[in-house]
Amino acid sequence: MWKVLSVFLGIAVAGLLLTAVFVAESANSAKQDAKSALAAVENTETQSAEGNAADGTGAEPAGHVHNGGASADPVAALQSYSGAAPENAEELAASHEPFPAELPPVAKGDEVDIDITLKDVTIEIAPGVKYSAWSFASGAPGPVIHVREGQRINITLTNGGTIPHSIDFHAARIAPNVAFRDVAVGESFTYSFVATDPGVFMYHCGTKPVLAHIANGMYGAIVVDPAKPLPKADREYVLVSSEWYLNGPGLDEPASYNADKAHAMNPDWVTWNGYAAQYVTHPLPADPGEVVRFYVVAAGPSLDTDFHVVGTILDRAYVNGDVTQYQQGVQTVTVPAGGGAIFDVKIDEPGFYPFLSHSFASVDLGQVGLLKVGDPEGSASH
Ligand SMILES: [Cu+2]
Repeated sequence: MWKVLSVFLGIAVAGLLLTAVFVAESANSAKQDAKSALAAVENTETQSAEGNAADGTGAEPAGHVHNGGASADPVAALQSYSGAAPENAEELAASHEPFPAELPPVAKGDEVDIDITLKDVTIEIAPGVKYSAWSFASGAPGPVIHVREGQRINITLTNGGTIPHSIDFHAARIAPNVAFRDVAVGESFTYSFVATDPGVFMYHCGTKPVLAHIANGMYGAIVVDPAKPLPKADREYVLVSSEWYLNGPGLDEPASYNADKAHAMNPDWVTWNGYAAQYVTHPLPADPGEVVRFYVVAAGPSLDTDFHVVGTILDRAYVNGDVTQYQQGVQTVTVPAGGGAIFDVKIDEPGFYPFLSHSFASVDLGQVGLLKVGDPEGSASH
């Protein structure tokens, strides 16, 4: 009996070994296949880049796969640095000067000149977390632009960076191949459009690979007031959401862009106005009973924002920034990557009311702030 059993066991073990060898072989050949596929893509890229340079069109062939600087070992490259913090993180958070969320005054006159300089800067995206950004002189996001319907907007982009950049305004109806063209290092370029469509819009660098340029901090918000004003608001705040994909923790030396994580949509940090949880340590104020208006832009580059204010209900939600109508009494509204929306809340009871993306992974990665209504005791539980 034992003899028979041990023979069977022997066969079973041998079978398992064979299976293991077969699996390993398959994995190996799959790896080889992946490697040759990658090599083929890189080859195609080199060829198409040369082709583009030769014909000067810059157009890419259909079905073109952009690897955008992905690393050779994507699995290792996906290591998360979320939550990295130095010992004095709390002090740093307290002394951090938050990005001004207040909507600036609307520009006067029939024409508005906007000067934008893009450059390489080292910024902080969380307490003690440094990032080598391609961004604006003032960091990311870029300055909030506030105009009104019907104004002519003259955009002058100066490239103070080290590679070509461009600026794409979602508020414009204009030929992108002309207006949103790449501007060489050290050069300036001006174009104009009339702000025909009210709402809140994203602007961003549109130079290829766009994913890398947006992920590196090249985005901002423009608010276009409608000719027929919205109902009066007592406070107006602008919130731009964005993800950060890091190749290191950014504590001892600045981190930079990680293409693998960006392709996997696997950020280390997600922020309101470029810095994790800055309005938790520096809440946005309101008085009880005031109408507070949020202009929200989801810069992405890839994640939506599911806007929600804990402890209240959105009284008016101008979904997608359509100011011709609003939804009433809604709890959470999606702002798509590359989109904007306007939300009004009126809160009577003093307290700390968190505003966040109810896609809670983003909250854990930093996309949360507090609206401080009145002078509440203690702190928020969220
Ligand atoms: Cu750029």
